[in-house]
Amino acid sequence: MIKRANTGHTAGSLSSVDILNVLYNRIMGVTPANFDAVARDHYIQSKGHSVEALYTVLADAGFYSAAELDTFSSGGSHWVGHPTRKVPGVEHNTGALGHGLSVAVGLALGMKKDGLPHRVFTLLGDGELAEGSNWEASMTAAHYKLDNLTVIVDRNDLQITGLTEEVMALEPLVDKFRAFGYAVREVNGNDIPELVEALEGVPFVPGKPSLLLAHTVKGRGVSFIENVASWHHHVPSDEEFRLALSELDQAEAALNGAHR
Ligand SMILES: Cc1ncc(C[n+]2csc(CCOP(=O)(O)OP(=O)(O)O)c2C)c(N)n1
Ligand SMILES: [Mg+2]
Repeated sequence: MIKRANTGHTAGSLSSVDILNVLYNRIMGVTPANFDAVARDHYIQSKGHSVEALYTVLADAGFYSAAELDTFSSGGSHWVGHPTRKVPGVEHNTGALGHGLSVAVGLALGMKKDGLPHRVFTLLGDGELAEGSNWEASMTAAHYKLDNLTVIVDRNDLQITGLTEEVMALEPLVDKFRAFGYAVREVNGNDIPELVEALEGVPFVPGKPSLLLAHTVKGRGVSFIENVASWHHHVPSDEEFRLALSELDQAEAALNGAHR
């Protein structure tokens, strides 16, 4: 998608696609058939720039044909560079960072008030945590005991211009989340079994919102993209594209071999 469109958020989509894969295929009951209902699980992608991961997983979940992905970021297409509700399966327009958690908190509070048992999941970037609105929303989630809310943080240690710890330090992050009233768990956010095990266990503590700190690798799966800040919004050259696909093909073959 990114190569064809000559634009996109390469590294942040690779760090979070495993999380999305697990949410849509193992955890949430969100399908094209129930999407129009309120009484279902909900997902808000606050780090909207990782839209390539979201669009791919939604296509895989049957919300639209994979052929739509070929139109990514081209004139007239709804599949634009940040999530929009014009795309089937997208719950909320995001991309301006720092808004998704507030929306998720409102949804979770509404579900509680309506006596609905469904859950709300949201995905934040670690750099995104520099937005103060996240901390207001967190206080609200704890105050209203929103244990139907799970906040997943894609902790890849990088934001757009460099390391989060250099741009706007977050540590000690677990202590901060606990102080704001979350029940916190940490996982390897690129490990499918670890993600499944943790997310099947929400709420981690009854009466508290859950915070899953998912330690990921930005650019996961492509050696020369991993942990390189400039790949945040970078398009591979023809040679880099060929190399990236060959690395991913090798990883897929190894996985298939392991499952045989
Ligand atoms: C309000 C707002 N400020 C700035 C930006 C520009 N921006 C887009 S992505 C990004 C970095 C986000 O870093 P992080 O949340 O860690 O994302 P990830 O590493 O998962 O890609 C920034 C600053 C934005 N989209 N919205
Ligand atoms: Mg980041």
